[in-house]
Amino acid sequence: MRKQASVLHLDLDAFFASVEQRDKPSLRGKPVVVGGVGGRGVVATASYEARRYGVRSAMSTREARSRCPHAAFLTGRFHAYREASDVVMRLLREVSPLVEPLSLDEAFVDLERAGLPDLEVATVTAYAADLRERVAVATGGLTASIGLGTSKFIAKVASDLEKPDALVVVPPGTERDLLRPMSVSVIPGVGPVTAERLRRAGIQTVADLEAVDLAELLRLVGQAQGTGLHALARAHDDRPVVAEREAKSVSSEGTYETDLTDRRLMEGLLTRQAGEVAARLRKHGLSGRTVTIKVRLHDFTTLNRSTTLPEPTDSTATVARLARALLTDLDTSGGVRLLGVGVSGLADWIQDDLFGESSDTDGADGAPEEDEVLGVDAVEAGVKARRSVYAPGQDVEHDEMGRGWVWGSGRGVVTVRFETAGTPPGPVRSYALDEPALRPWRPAEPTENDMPAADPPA
Ligand code: TTP
Ligand code: MG
Ligand code: MG
Repeated sequence: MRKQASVLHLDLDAFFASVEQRDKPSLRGKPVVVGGVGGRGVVATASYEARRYGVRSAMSTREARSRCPHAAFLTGRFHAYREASDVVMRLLREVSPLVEPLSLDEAFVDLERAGLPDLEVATVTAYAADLRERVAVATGGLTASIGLGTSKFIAKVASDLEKPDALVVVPPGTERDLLRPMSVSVIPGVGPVTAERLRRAGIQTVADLEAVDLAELLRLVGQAQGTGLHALARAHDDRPVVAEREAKSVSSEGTYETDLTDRRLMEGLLTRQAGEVAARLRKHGLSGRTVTIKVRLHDFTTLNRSTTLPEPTDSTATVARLARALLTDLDTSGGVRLLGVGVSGLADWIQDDLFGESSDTDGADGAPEEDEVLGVDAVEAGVKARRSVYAPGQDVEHDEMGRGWVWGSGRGVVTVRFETAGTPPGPVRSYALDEPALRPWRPAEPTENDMPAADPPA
């Protein structure tokens, strides 16, 4: 713990949804839900307007639709999130050489290296207020919440305290008073399992936890977690801000002499790799929410599949279970020459999550529509039937009308709203799906291959 509140944590507010509202003026101030729009889709995030109805990240889209039927339900536009993230991270790196991104929308910044005249509360507060404005300007209006504190732990807690659009400084010396009434789940690494274990021992708040001595805590939650919990309950956190340019991910993979065809064997290998990955995560005090498998088929096609947990994990059992589940979706009957498992904390997985499923083409207003015709049209057009050709929220371009986004599609018709970040709310038009003047729009720079492959084996 430092003597001054020189650790800054910044997290963008309702990140994906805010980018959508920025780029779709008609949705500003309205409930917006971003995520998988198909039958089994999951909410990635919701605008604060939608959160008022109880819509939350990781909730099923079905549940979200029933809680807030009038929200706009949009598929993700990863290129736009990546671009906004790059802008923010670049700005932060101008502030300090020590910037540690935790995900696309979140980073620690070490103000000890920001060249400030001093690190008094008034100085860092004014500096952070200015930084918040610079983020909004640079991103075309995205808001961020900033926390300042004497450690990473405290800065992160602070940034979450008054979200959205907030700046919270925890003055040095007040950390423990702040934490005491909070639930133990505020402590990094305390997920539902640990929280439940503690609850059963009568420990619910940080104050309760503080009263437990180290030996007892080790007995309750084990060696690996106990020591850290004991320290964090007292706000003791000396973890440095580490500049990270690459995605923090840990992986293990193997290439095989002869193509594997036996599923049981493959599952066994994935389980072993999951064990290696989880052990390395634990050794370095890391955890991640995204489990990815990499499978190279006999013909050298390489497939990545990932899934995301609501809470970070470093557990062998969890990583192994998810890795095996991901394998079940793949056709490996032709043989497999490489298998790998990776866990990452960064948000790069989201692409797969949102775009990987075959989405239904519900209207953005939430009214589900049949989309039989789309398949037929596409087949007739000689195109491989892709049900998600026009997914709600997706960018499109029309020869005369210019750029817009898909409001909904179904029954052979696609409805588009023509507006962009720089226009007022725009007009709505409907077209036949095979309208030649209308096409999906992509930014000039290809972002398809942005998703980093898993690390090479260590
Ligand atoms: P968060 O920073 O956790 O959430 P948020 O920015 O949407 O909202 P806020 O910070 O204001 O509470 O996550 C950043 C983005 O990561 C989020 O916009 C979408 C994505 N994400 C998922 O795809 N799945 C998830 O379960 C979560 C939590 C986030
Ligand atoms: Mg956020
Ligand atoms: Mg975040």
